Amino acid sequence: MGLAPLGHVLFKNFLNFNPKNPKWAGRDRFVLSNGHACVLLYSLLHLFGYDVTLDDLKNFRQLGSRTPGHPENDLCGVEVTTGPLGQGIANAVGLALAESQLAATFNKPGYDLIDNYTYAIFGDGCMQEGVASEAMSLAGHLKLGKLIAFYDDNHITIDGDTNVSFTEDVLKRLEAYGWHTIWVKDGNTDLAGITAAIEEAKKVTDKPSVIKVTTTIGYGSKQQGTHSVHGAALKKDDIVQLKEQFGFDPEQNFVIPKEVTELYAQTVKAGAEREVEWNNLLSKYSKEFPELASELTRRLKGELPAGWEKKLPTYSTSDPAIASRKLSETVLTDIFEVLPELIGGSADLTGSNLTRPKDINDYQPTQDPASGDYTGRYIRYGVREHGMGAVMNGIAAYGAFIPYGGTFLNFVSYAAGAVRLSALSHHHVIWVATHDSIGLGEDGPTHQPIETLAHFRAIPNLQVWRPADGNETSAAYFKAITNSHSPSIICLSRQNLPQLEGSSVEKASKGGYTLVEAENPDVLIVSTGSEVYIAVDAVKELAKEGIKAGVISLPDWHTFNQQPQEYRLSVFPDGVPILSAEVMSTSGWQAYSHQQFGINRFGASGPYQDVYKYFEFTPEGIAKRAKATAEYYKGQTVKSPLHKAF
Ligand SMILES: Cc1ncc(C[n+]2csc(CCOP(=O)(O)OP(=O)(O)O)c2C)c(N)n1
Ligand SMILES: *[C@@H]1O[C@H](CO)[C@@H](O)[C@H](O)[C@H]1NC(C)=O
Ligand SMILES: *[C@@H]1O[C@H](CO)[C@@H](O)[C@H](O)[C@H]1NC(C)=O
Ligand SMILES: *[C@@H]1O[C@H](CO)[C@@H](O)[C@H](O)[C@H]1NC(C)=O
Ligand SMILES: CC(=O)N[C@H]1CO[C@H](CO)[C@@H](O)[C@@H]1O
Ligand SMILES: [Mg+2]
Repeated sequence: MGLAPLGHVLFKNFLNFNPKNPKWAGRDRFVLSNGHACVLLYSLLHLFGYDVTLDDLKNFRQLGSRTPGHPENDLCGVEVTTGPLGQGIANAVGLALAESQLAATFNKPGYDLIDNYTYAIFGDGCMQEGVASEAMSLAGHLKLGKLIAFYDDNHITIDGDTNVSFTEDVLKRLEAYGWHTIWVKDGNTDLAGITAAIEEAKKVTDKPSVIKVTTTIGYGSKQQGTHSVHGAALKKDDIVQLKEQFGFDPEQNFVIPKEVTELYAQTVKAGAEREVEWNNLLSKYSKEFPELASELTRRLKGELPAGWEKKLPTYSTSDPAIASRKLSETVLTDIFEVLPELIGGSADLTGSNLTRPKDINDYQPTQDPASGDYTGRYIRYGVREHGMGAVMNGIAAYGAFIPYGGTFLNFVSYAAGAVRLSALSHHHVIWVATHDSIGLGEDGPTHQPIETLAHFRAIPNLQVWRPADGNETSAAYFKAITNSHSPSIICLSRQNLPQLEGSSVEKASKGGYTLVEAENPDVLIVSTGSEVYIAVDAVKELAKEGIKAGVISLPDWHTFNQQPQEYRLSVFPDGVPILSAEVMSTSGWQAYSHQQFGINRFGASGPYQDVYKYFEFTPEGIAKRAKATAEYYKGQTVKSPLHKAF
């Protein structure tokens, strides 16, 4: 209720949109970062003619409704899923970044095709979250002038007055980040002040703008200005006096006066007209710049260019052993030119992560060719993993881009809040996660992932690839790029890995396959990434003792789980005990194996060969455990771990 005046002014007078075509590329973007206030958003969408009905509003937060407790991006008019505080405003930075890059790439004199604003509302909670600071600091550096954010300054969070924990001067902080700041002191009634502030913000083109709007939470309620109105429903008598105060009939519910419908219909009509104008501009542009236009159209539709995958490198066994982070760099360099929608970046680990293809420009605000400009396709995110994740979500949500970002696998955990939302919102985002295990060596336990994969593999709709060689690395990228509804984390080694006989892009693209076949095996070893070649060597050790063993490579559980059960059972057959071998927590491996070999403690600092030896991840160490597994199950009826009652 405190934000209703702002919502009214913004939607009625400023936001460019066509509710009949919510995905129109020329629209302004709007993000409600304080997603708990989604009643406001749902109501605005309804009032402004989106496909959100009165019944949808009546069913707010009910099971199966289209209006869940926090806005999700599968509802028309909701650009990004918000609720976890701080994420939305960081997404807005990504939306504005994407807009500026696409504009710099495609606009021509007289053709400001891509030229729109990103508006966001955030509250005290968002401003307290670190992820918002990371992204807003970056936005200031990048001078994202078409980003206009509103700070709902109501002095209240759930615990009560903000004075218990939050006494900083928010505008001074954002000013220090490089933002243009404005303050509307009476956000409850000063509609003209809000209008003037937005007009002023639009005039400042070289800085993002923040408009602090001082409001009263629950404005008009008997409980206004207190945390009691943050979440709880209003009492009956309060609703009656509230409706009377604002000139409504207290006996009636869910009634929209004709004047309101008529007033907002003007905005809706104007929006539809603007889309027609925009489409005309696009068709004129298509005549003058046919190639650019078809490229833009292709990208906006999210279609990949035909045959791009032919650029994916393949390897033969005679190729040298190469670190998969290096293999990843080769893939990116090979596909970067044919996939202009790829927009890369790293959280200050470019050199280690090898995420920057050769001959590519930085995305930077300056027009200095040495440091890059807005047409650049490589983003220096700084040491801001969580911000990078949330900004990538925003870039993906904008459309026309596939963002990827590099950091050490262990620090993807810093960004878990954003990764989770990627998966929930189906954002097409790729994490290039190098230094993926104890194999990073000397940096030690603080940098060595242990529980990381168990956590990320447990997130629904997330691809977690751990390729074992060059062919598998290409497969990981193939699936990460073609599966546009599931984000991915590609886990890559620092140490060199040999090219494995029998690996292929096609087989690895199934998520798992039989790498080393064995006739009537005594035991199978299932493994991933840098341990697969050690498992292959373990098979040779076992052969010396007359034990027949095979190897399954399982680079991505998520993709494998989507294969038909018949195929999966052919990889994990009945009758053979299976040992898993991976230098991580064994948690989760019970689903694919009878016995697990892993590391259920923190790692160790030292040269990586020594560390592997210490944890017995050697051909002998794996062979010893495979032998024990074979012996333990000898004479027993062994069923595939994939069989389940339901
Ligand atoms: C990351 C995260 N932590 C905690 C919450 C739970 N939560 C929802 S709203 C809220 C208070 C937010 O205060 P503010 O942004 O000022 O919103 P207001 O009460 O003013 O509407 C909290 C802690 C959340 N949604 N996300
Ligand atoms: C945004 O889109 C609308 C509709 O195409 C257009 O009128 C407007 O000029 C665009 N740009 C800006 C900066 O508002
Ligand atoms: C904090 O705000 C509350 C409620 O407005 C007020 O009663 C209290 O005095 C304030 N405390 C401080 C330390 O300012
Ligand atoms: C990699 O894949 C290619 C193409 O499928 C295949 O020809 C090659 O043998 C594979 N390399 C290895 C090392 O198995
Ligand atoms: C840990 C690691 O691989 N560090 C590398 C990071 O990148 C720099 C610059 O390319 C290299 O010198 C480091 O060895
Ligand atoms: Mg608040």
